Amino acid sequence: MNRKNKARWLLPLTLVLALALSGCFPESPEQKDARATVVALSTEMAAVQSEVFPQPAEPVEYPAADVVYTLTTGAEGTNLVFIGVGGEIDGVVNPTLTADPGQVVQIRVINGMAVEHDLRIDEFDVETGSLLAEGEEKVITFRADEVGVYKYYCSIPGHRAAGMEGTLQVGDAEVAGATGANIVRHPADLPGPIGARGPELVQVELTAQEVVGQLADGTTYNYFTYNGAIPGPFIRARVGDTVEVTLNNDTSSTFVHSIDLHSVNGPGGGAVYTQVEPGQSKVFTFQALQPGVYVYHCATPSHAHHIQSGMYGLILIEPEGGLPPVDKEFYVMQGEIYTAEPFGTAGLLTFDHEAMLDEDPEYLVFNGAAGALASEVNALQAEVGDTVRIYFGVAGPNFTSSFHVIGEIFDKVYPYGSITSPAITDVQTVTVAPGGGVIVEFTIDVPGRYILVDHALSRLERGLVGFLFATGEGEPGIFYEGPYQP
Ligand SMILES: [Cu+2]
Repeated sequence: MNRKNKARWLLPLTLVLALALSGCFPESPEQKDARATVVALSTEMAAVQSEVFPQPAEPVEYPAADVVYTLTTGAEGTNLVFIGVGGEIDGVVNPTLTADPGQVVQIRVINGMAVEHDLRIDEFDVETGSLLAEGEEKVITFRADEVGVYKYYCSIPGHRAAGMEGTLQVGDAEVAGATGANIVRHPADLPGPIGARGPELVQVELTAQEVVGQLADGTTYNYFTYNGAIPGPFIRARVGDTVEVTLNNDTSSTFVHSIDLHSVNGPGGGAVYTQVEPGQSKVFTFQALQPGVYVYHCATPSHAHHIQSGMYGLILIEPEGGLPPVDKEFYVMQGEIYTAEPFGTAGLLTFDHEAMLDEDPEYLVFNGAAGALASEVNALQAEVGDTVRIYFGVAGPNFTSSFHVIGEIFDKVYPYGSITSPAITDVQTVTVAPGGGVIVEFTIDVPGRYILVDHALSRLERGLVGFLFATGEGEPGIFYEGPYQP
């Protein structure tokens, strides 16, 4: 019998004996013996219990805190958040907390709602433990001994993704290299339709640039890009066009880069002609023989490394006469990022080749960065009544997407990015392979916020989420809160 099981049977046995032998009755000699047995058993039980359930170690003594912050938990819209209480952070949502290196920091957390929350900072190995009741308070105290940018967050599943995350900045934030270039391509950044013109020569110039970009709040990454943004420029041509592609590799680059366009008929899709060293340029030309929406990407070993670093985009080869007109067109691509550091780590993160071979990414992103399209600045914007078309591509390098817009049904889907096959209609979720694309179209009937996801929804918590805001007046009766209104 192991010690835990021994403790389990000792406790009830002792209680039963103690009740039977309580002072209600005069003691016989047998009872005296039994009482001695109980005392012995109790002593043994206490010894076992202290072994099985060791008393907590003496708490570490800290000097009086140098900086004290109070946070309360709350909701902001559909998000969960921490809110500052008192001082400069009063009323601020997920306020940035600051300390000088070596200072003792105390964070007091008050539960503002009757929902379980906590607060944790991984790097300092501190956590409040669970706050269950409304008004419950807990305090963590620790020495901020390392300069850097850290995250405090709620570790209850889903709460960090719902918004319960803020920054603790110790010392000079820039020391941690936590700010980088904005590498997110706006989803509305694409050229307009070609229309009814005849075939032409289309010249495309791309430059491979390696940039330290913003991966998440307080977190940067060494991206590889075409023209500084992810995805690369949306290239638009029509069937019958001749496309001349010039690939420059920036002088500041440290890798060879190239391009393989899936719209090409020819070995390597262009990669055999475009292995370009830093500071060099190469050119090749192809004929656009087949309409469709195609992925392009870097094809320099390790291909998967260059792709996950951001070297991908879409090229649309329009059919003769173009696609049917719509009110809004958007450009969204999905990719994975394999870092050595866990998701949410602040500072400059590094590529992990083993994790990539294991297909175990830390981040999944739309347009290059965690939650990039889930901000006011980068969200897709439309009006009620608009017909919306999204050109959606998956860079991978490894994960298939189950692309879905929460709250919408795709009126039309061009599976596999094929325009010459008839579109399929009334689709909830579309599967898109790595190295594949799709065109989806829908009309917005109801105003509000729609959420772009891969319906493999664990990926949402690793950064894969975007918003579409629809403004205007919806037709009454399609969707409303409460009982049926005739
Ligand atoms: Cu490359």
